[in-house]
Amino acid sequence: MDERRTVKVSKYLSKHLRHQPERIGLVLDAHGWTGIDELLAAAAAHHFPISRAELDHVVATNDKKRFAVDGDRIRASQGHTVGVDLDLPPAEPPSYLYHGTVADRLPSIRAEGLRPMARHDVHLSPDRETATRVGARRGRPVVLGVDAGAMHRAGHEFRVSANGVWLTSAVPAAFIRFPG
Ligand code: HQG
Repeated sequence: MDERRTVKVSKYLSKHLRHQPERIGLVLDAHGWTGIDELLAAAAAHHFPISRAELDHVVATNDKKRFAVDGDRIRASQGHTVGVDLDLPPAEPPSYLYHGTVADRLPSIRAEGLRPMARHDVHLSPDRETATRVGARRGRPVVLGVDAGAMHRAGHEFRVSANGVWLTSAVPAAFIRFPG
């Protein structure tokens, strides 16, 4: 499977497992799972046939392990905009986490902290390199530090997705360390 096809299938899966299942008539359960057979049938019926071997390849090699397979079911591990409850247990975060963004967001982030925007949660990375890549999707990256240990001690809940993204509902500005 060539890299372009892999990326195309990964984007198609993200779109329908995170954002617009109804576009291809797919139904996700309360925790975001759907049957692999249903997914492949829905994709084929909407002019984007994917073979089971291709799906398995994308799940196994995806750069961010975006998809989780459990028996005959699949779901996106995080990043949803549709209403699903990932049912992840609260977890104790490392003392420090990182968030990648861009400079034009900073005035608003200084004023109101980090908010989930269209997603369910604020996404935080365990290392600076990952946060830099996340920020670079939008322009020249700016990496913010988040004092996750102090937030946790103050009662904020954290969860960690199957692919190592730390999730929390909001980060008040007091816990953010801005560069410079
Ligand atoms: C910003 C990708 C103004 C925030 C990535 C970000 C990640 C604010 C944008 C995952 C704000 C939201 C998530 C505030 C936050 N005022 N701007 N108060 N609070 N923002 O895409 O973290 O490829 O929803 O800084 O790699 O960028 O999809 O979140 O710029 O892991 O698997 O609002 O998505 O992964 O953008 O990215 P997003 P994100 P996938």
